[in-house]
Amino acid sequence: HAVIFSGIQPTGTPHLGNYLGAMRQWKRLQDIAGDEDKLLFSIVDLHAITMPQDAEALRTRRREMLAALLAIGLDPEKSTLFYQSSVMQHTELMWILSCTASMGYLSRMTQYKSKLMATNKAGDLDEEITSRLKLGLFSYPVLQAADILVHRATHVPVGDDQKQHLEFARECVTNFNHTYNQKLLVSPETLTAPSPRVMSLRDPYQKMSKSSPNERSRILITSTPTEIRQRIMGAVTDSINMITYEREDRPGVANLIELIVQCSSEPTTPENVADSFLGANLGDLKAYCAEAVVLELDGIRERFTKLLERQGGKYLDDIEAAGAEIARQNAEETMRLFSVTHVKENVY
Ligand code: AQP
Repeated sequence: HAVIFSGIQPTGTPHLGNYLGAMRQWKRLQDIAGDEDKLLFSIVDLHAITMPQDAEALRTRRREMLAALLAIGLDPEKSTLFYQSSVMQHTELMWILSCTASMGYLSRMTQYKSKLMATNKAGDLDEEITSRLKLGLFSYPVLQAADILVHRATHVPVGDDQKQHLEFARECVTNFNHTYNQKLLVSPETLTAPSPRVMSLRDPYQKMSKSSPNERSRILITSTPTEIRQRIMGAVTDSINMITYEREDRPGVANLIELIVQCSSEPTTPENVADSFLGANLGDLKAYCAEAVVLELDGIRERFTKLLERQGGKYLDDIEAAGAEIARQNAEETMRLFSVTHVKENVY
């Protein structure tokens, strides 16, 4: 039986990249899962604090993320939804994994480097790089590995940008099992979304991201149709006013074509979409893309708003409390394995 686990940071309202790369995939898995399969989706608030956060705002965003997951169709009867910080076994296992994880491997991860660059841009240039780099930002792939392994996940559906971290999670399993000569941890498989990485609408060389300071770089799953149209019509492409699909040379145009493919009701390919725009111009492509995205996100905004208001937030809090209870029990089962097989005595 499959155990499906994935997480999302409560760092802002999810955007089209989060939706196509991860959340829509979660909903599809939920819809095909059998009774014996387990699905767990965590709002990973402990990951969010690798960057400075305002506590009150973070609590609000956590709840908004839960509302967003329900609004796109996750069903708490079928999927366990919970905040990472509600299940302390995640951090307990993280420490145990940290003691066998390789510093060299971690230092080759690219994501902390890009966050570091973002810190630079904010003007914090005075200190040495190593003092700006916080330990949590460096080691958070270990927490991510613990998130997955503590639930004995067999499959982890993530966007294309997370492949490297999943490889690291498997490396953690190998290191741990080798050091303690035990096969306690399950090596998870990556389920990559069929969609390529969704790129920023202002800079097609960057991925679309919640934390980019430029709001016009992204479309939120709660954007209004007017906002969606404005952002797509204003997307940075290039000055060749014809439609071709060339990922390397025309990334801005390719991003719009790929969005059309993802939002199309019939299966299609980027090449087919490009062919169907033969003789058309970039304005035509953008207008078509905007309507496809408006249709894809139709209804989410309304459901999201209603869910946030329902019983003054109590409805969402109750769903989280119930999800956290199930997740805690599941994680405890893993942590019990450690003491049953005496690994705990070997470790501390
Ligand atoms: N641009 C993207 N295209 C496809 N998939 C994406 N994901 C994120 N951005 C894209 C996928 O969304 C899931 C949840 O991501 P996350 O919020 O946990 O962290 P992230 O990858 O760091 O996402 P953001 O939006 O860039 O957030 P910030 O700016 O806060 O760091 C993951 O499965 C990811 O693959």
